[in-house]
Amino acid sequence: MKTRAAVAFAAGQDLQVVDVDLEGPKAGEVLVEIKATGVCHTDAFTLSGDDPEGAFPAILGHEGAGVVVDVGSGVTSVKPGDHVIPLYTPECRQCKFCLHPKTNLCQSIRETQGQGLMPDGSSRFSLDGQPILHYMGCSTFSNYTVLPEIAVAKVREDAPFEKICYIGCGVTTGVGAVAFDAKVEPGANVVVFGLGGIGLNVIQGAKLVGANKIIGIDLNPEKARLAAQFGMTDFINPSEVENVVDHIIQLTDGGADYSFECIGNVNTMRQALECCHKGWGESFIIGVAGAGQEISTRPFQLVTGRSWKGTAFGGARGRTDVPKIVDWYMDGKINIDDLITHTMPLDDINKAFDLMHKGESIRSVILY
Ligand code: NAD
Ligand code: DAO
Ligand code: ZN
Repeated sequence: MKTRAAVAFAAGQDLQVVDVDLEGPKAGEVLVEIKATGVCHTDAFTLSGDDPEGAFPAILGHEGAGVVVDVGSGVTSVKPGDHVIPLYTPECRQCKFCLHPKTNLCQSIRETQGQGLMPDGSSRFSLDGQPILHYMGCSTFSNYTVLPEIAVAKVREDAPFEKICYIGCGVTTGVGAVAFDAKVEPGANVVVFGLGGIGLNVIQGAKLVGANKIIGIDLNPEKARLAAQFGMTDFINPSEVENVVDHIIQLTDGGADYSFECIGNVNTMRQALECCHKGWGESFIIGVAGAGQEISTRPFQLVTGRSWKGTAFGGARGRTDVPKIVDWYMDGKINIDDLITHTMPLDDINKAFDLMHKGESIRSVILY
């Protein structure tokens, strides 16, 4: 079939919206009509050329929601008509990782997914007979896409696609980091570096679990208003204080119980670790730093009881946890609507990247 898609032909270039060819689902795969997709910082990161795994030409996008249209042989967990959210972190429920209680990083299709290919080593997308790569196993910047069955979460049908697409990455990454990975306790002091599409979701996760102080840090003072609406109790603009780490330690009577780095900057990663409370503070890296970057601290920071950790997709096991997060949204426990600042058709997708780079959007959503 033909499908309309925004193709990244090369790093650093605008996406081009064209009709591409899409092969139907093979065994264990599903064809999904994407109804809405968010445009995430990670898509921009890959498009910039800084992503070591970035390969072109590819159809980017990994934060979608849609409807199953067709299934390949052997597919049993979803059927045509089911509403689904694509998962860049799949859940096969059989591999060593899925069977381990401490991780959500299913590895069953990791190798081919990282190469922009389906599990059989080929691509379903092509243009003029030349293959176009998949991206993060999702390629939601295409109106129709093919995904492995283990990479879709079936969700309730009354949930609006244009809102729940954000659960495909940003919401789950932020809220899940607090709830599933850090397991923040009520009354804890939480510090969040970066108040963008991820950091604001960490803030609402911290509020949801009953954190005490929720301190937000951003160079852009415009971000403070929305962050306060989502539960931030204190704001620090690093350009207005002498030493961010000392300032946090003072505000929290000794340091953060939990900190989250949601920028992707190795300097703020160090600050996030060093602002943690001696003896027990835990710092979680969420931001993805550019190729070749390294983190550093004095080892004595760890010897004296601080822990440095990381989290991907909020620690969520997609097929199990994503439907629950959709319920949290539908039950009014989390707010997605106010984070979706812009919507636009696929033809205008490059505007979504411009808004992100100017710091004017939290989330832009493409409506098909
Ligand atoms: P964003 O651009 O929306 O937000 C980043 C925020 O950081 C902005 O508000 C910006 O003003 C602020 N900022 C930039 N430099 C700063 C500095 N030096 N000090 C203080 N504030 C600063 O980005 P996002 O969509 O929220 O994504 C954040 C990071 O999370 C990215 O690196 C992204 O790739 C990563 N990410 C990780 C996962 C995961 O599973 N680990 C998932 C999705 C995204
Ligand atoms: O299993 O080795 C692996 C890779 C897992 C990918 C997790 C990606 C998390 C960070 C990338 C940003 C997501 C939008
Ligand atoms: Zn697995």
